[in-house]
Amino acid sequence: MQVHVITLFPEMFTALDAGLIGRARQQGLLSIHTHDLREHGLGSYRQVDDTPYGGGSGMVMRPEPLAAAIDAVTAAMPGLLTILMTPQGELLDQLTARELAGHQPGLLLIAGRYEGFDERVRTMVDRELSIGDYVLSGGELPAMVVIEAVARLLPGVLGNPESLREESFGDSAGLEYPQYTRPEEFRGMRVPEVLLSGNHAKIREWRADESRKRTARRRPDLIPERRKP
Ligand code: 4GX
Repeated sequence: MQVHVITLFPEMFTALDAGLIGRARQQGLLSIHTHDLREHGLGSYRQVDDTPYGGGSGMVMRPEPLAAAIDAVTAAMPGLLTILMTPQGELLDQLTARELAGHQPGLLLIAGRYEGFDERVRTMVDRELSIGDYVLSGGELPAMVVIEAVARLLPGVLGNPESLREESFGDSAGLEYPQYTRPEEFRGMRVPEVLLSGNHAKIREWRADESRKRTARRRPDLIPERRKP
């Protein structure tokens, strides 16, 4: 899968050279291409923003540089799903990540800066995505969050697909059960006896129970509604 990103800060995406994603790229399972929006800026100052009509504070991204950048990328690679990163978008969740991971030939993410985009930019994208209800200074970190959530779902990226199935949200289940590793006692806290018992039926039952309790306490919103008769 290809992921293209339009951004004013391509150097931020070197973070994706590391770890699981770095390995996936080296293996050719994923390619990431950044496109510097400044190259489509207007005039000798390569301007990409301007003051808002109607007044007010802050700057707004002009539509022409974004249109030129989107057109250049999609002309070279037709079929990309174009996604604008914005707090006003649909909230990213695991289901959306899975949907995006299935899109061929890949994605074009738009990471903006300043106080927002000219409203007409919305007509040039397929979707708008938010990574959460808080405001950041740019769409670069949100774009990287999308890339990471999607990349680990691509075939061959995770060594062991078992761990995909077991994880929280993997099958729209609840939160994960508590995990322990060595030592058996740490600062007076012991590993629950059942996990040392070797009784795998009992362990499965304990984990399911803890997972249910934790989900009910911390994330009741994840518990599916009872089917109404
Ligand atoms: N989930 N940002 C977009 C520029 C901006 C400002 C206002 C539209 C309106 C974000 C998020 C996010 C920071 C990306 C501001 N665009 N993106 N950028 N939360 O905070 O996706």
